[in-house]
Amino acid sequence: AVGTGRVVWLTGLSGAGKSTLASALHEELLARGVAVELLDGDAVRENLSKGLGFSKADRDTNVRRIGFVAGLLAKHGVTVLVSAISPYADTRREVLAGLPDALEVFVDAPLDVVTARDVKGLYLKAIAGEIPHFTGVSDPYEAPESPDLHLRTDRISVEDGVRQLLEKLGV
Ligand code: GGZ
Repeated sequence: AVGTGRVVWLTGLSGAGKSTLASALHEELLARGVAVELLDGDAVRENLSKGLGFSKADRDTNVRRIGFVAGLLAKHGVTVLVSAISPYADTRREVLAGLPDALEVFVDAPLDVVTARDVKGLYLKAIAGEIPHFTGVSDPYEAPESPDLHLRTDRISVEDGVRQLLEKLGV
């Protein structure tokens, strides 16, 4: 065995910066020779969770699948970076409890900020009622009450976020 890998679970609204931080941290860890894998919401939904929608049941299934795969990888010493809205506190708690030493990271930008950014134009559509069950607009997001790390992405740079993540990881 090569020791247990750490799971870094990034949760937060669409557009809060989860994928940006995860991929920047991924690059940084790769450069340091760390065995690291990225489980990003978008890629997961195109493959592992293809066909799932955005009901609570489907989101929970998605989150549990990600947790399952993350656990398998971590068992073999891989550091796993998860980026998924994972909006339900109870499901996050359950999944994270099954992952030894997992770090819960709240990637946080206020709703008005992510709405103004609207990188993919999804908030405009959601507000217009064109996307039902859109997190933060017409579907809940339950913020972590005591995350291991709380990153306010409207106040800090990507570089600063990565620095804080590396520090939490102890690398
Ligand atoms: C939230 C949605 C929705 C709805 C499509 N609600 O910013 P994005 O575009 O690239 O990331 C979002 C992604 C959410 O997938 P996750 O797997 O992270 O969600 S969960 O953890 O809740 O299962 C967004 C897009 O899909 N998207 N419809 N209704 N985000």
